[in-house]
Amino acid sequence: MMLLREALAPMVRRQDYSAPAYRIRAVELTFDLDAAKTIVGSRLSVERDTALPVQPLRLDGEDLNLLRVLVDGQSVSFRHENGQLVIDAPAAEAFTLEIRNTIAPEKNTQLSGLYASGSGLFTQCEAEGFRRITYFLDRPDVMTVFTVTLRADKKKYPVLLSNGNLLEQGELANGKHFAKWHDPFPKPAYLFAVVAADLVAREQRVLSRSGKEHLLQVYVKRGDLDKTEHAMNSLIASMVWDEARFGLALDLERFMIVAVPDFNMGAMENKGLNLFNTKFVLANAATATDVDFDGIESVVAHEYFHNWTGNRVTCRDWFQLSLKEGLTVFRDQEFSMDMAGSPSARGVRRIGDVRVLRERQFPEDAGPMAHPVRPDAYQAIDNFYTATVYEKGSEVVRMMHTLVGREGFAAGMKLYFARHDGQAVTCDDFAQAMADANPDSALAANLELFKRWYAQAGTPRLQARGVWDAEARTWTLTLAQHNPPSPGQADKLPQLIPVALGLLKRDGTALPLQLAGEAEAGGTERVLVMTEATQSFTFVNVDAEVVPSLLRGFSAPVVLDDGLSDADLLVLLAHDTDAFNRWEAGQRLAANRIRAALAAPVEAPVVLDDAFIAAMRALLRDASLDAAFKELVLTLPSEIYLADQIEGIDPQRLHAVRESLIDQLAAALHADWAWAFEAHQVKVGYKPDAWQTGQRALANLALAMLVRHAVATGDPLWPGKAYQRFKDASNMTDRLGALEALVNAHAELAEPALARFHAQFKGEALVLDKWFMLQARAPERDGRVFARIQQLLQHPDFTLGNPNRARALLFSLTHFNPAAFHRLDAAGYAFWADKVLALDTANPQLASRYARALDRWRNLAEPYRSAAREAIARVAAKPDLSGDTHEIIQRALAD
Ligand code: B3K
Ligand code: ZN
Repeated sequence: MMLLREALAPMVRRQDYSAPAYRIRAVELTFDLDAAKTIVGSRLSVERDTALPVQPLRLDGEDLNLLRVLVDGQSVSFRHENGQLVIDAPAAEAFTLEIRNTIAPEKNTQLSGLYASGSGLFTQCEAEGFRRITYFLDRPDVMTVFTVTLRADKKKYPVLLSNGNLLEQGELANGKHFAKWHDPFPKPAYLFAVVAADLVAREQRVLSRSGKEHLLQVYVKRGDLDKTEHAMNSLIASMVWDEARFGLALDLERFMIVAVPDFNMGAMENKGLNLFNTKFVLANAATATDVDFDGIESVVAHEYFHNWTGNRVTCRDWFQLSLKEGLTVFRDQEFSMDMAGSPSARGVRRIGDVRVLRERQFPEDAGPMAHPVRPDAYQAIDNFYTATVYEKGSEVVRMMHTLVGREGFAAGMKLYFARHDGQAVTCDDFAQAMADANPDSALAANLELFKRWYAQAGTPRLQARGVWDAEARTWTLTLAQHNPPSPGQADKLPQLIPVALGLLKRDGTALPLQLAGEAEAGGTERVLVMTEATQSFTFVNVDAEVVPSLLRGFSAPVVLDDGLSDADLLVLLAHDTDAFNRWEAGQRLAANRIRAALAAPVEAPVVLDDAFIAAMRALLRDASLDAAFKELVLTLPSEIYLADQIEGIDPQRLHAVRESLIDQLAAALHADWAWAFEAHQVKVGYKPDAWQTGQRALANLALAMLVRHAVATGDPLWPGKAYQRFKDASNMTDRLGALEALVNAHAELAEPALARFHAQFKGEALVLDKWFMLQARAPERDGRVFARIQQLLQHPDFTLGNPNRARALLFSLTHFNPAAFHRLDAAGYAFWADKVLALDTANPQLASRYARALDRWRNLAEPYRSAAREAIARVAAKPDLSGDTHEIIQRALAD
């Protein structure tokens, strides 16, 4: 059985890369579109690479019904081999290959290739979906000029879109019509897209700096136009930003965004025709929260930025995925920071990005799916669209930015495009361009060393200890790094770690920094470049003990052990000028208390100390700080992050301890929360900007704390206020915040509120997702949340077929609610196994993502660990598992 599966999904290895033996210079595609049966005609201009030995032409194809193959108009013999169509080498060096096949979009539940969603037809081709449309050289280093003719019923599919420019359109017989599109830019097949649907568009004409006019369109289903303004504004802002910061202008006359209700991920950067999950397009104040608005801004920007980093310069092979993804995440993070404006708002964004990295990527790096930013091998490439490739990849680019500076980085980007525009390249090419544009930088001096970030998996541990020598007036910092083993990588070499730091005196003032050997002090912040396993740095003219603020702005994706005491952390929490480290000090103080409670006997009461409470109160009341920052500091580290940091975790115990600390913060700061709630009401019209978002976030946190405490004391005031606010709210952020406060704490009022919310928004799919999600993510108490999820599975609005809905209920439990999921009776694991199997038959990509909820099963305490293993083994025993899910499950069980 094993052998059979391995044969179905053989391992693809980076070192086996070879250049394509054939190129496809141009393709003319015709689609006779129909949900049941679409006929695809393809006319390929093929050239053989005469520098390579003559070999058969092997075309990728999957789930296709082949009708005809002609070479230069003549029929030829062909065969099927390993899922490919093989044609023995035609004599000519250049020839025309004609293929005709049919596909069945309405049966395509994988949502890869051409599929039906709502009443429309849409494509998703990255990474290997084009081969599910027609036979092709479906690899990113084959770049082709596409001309596409679409024919379809005009009533059903009035809008017909593909990449590039519209050449012509018109009527056909039998109520049909056609549209012909041409994309002048050669592109890999993964960037191809088609849309046939009944849609309407918000349109805007804009000028780029050079004076060129562009047409921007956001297509949505009828009735959704009032939810497209933010997406359009985000698109325009992205265009302006990319020209201003990197000199990169839009290269197309027309740029289209289309919202699709059933979508496996967030969005897709097809050339000139971005397809989006509706979740990342549709928003107005009544239906979307501040978090949704924010997500739209960054996803619109991300896909738009791909037009240069991904489309103009693409990946040579899929191992290089981070070339476009890490870089484009970095670009969208920088964009969002620049949009946020003030230094404090930038800090808030950085904290948010690091939270995502540490909650998703760190566990990945510590588990069975650990892989380098540039992986070495895969079975299913879709499994490698990971937090490591995206988020850690972005951190790698950010470290380059730190090493060469803002201007140097812009110069590196310029050189990268000068060298590689129109090419399919590797991560090495990018790093080389950065280094070559900055020959005097630490990056250029240590390029090979730096590139270990691409090659070594795992999160390095950085130990830091400072010693003050009163007599010599020096302070010496000794750094030591160690990267623990990960699957397939036992011994690791030292990595280049940029350590941004400042030194604080105990009164909180910053010390001017002067390293031994320097003539004078220069500034109060530095970046030390660590290149060895251990290394020391000596600062001179240090007259007192200092508190180091290390790894400012989270200057490297490592786990820091700086040995600071609680007293030191309190200094940083009160005074650090680096927003990230100030927040981090608070998180560590909280984590220290949680760790101590976990180490104490179960029956010992968990008591939060006055020093911590006083520090939190001072921060909450500090008039000089932004509300958004306060909300982050006053939120305890998540169970997911903590579980990753602690060996042999008991999720129930962790949950109980953390909840008890929140109860105490709610009680001890009661008057402060009441003040915070009243003082952070937004009294002007709704705008999802940084300031308003912060006000609402803090007010919602305060309300949650007040309701929680009221339930403990039996006071009806705040629950009543929350219900009122839920009913009267003028925007979704406030409404959902109040609903969440009730659902999380107040069993009685939660029911009428949930019923009312459902009735009010039953026609809004994205809002219903929130309704499911809120219930599935509520803090578990006595198994009530788990029981509720079981009930919701039977709800008429629930379906496994829509990825957003499946994520709202299933992923909320298994990926985001550890205490509801990890049950002593193992019912959560049984639930997980059932759903992995149910999802896998219809949508393997979604199933394999879902399956990853148990990646870290080895880090669980007993009896969770054995029970989880049993559930994984049950899934593994299923004989016809998809290649995607099979890879995840095998890795989870591998020793
Ligand atoms: N490039 C796409 C992701 C495609 C995922 C394929 N399984 C979206 C993005 O990163 O922008
Ligand atoms: Zn991307």
